[in-house]
Amino acid sequence: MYILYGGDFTRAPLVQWVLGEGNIAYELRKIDILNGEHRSPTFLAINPSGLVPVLITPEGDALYEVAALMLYLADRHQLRELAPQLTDPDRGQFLSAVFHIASDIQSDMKRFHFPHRFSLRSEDNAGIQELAKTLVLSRLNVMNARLAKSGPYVLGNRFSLADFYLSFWVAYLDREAVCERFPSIATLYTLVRSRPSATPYLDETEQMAATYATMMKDKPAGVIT
Ligand SMILES: N[C@@H](CCC(=O)N[C@@H](CS)C(=O)NCC(=O)O)C(=O)O
Repeated sequence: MYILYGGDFTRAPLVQWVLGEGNIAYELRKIDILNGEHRSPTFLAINPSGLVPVLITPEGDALYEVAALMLYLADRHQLRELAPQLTDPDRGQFLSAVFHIASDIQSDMKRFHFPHRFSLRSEDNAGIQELAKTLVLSRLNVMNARLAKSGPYVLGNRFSLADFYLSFWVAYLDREAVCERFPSIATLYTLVRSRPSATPYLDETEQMAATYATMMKDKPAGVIT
């Protein structure tokens, strides 16, 4: 059986959603990142990088990097709807979108949520957060144009986990503002959210985003050090 280390204010729901889509049994172990549990000796023994989520495979390997976890599960359990197979021509566009979200959108979101880690002076934090948001929006602008031309999903008429992955970060950024500005992303978000398996996770993520935004206002020097 799989074990997933996740918890509130983490991206673990992305993995939970894939596990749910595949009816794959797992145990969720919550890590309290607000109180620094991800830096505890116990968690660092599981993942020395101190990052959540971590998936323990039935063989006992500890895997991290959320995009890798989603791809690994989809491939290993042959969740064909979620990920085009290795020789499928759509695999290229699929990987391109997934890696773009993983490497560019997620790293800008890191600056958005942890601006204090990228600034030398606390008075710069708000500006760094704003700049990070602008960067994510510029990437979403490109995605929106592409979806307008050949959507409604990342792979045209074909749904994949790339759509849920994108929707998750839209929910974490500012779903209302993003959807108002980018109609094709709004269409994609509505389609993804209408999937019964996705609705609770996206609703929860919107709530987490709102709560985290409030915490950032209360603790401008950084919610998590
Ligand atoms: N590249 C990693 C990043 C993981 C990550 O940053 N996780 C956050 C929670 S969503 C975390 O552990 N934050 C704690 C910290 O940065 O101190 C991934 O995509 O899985």
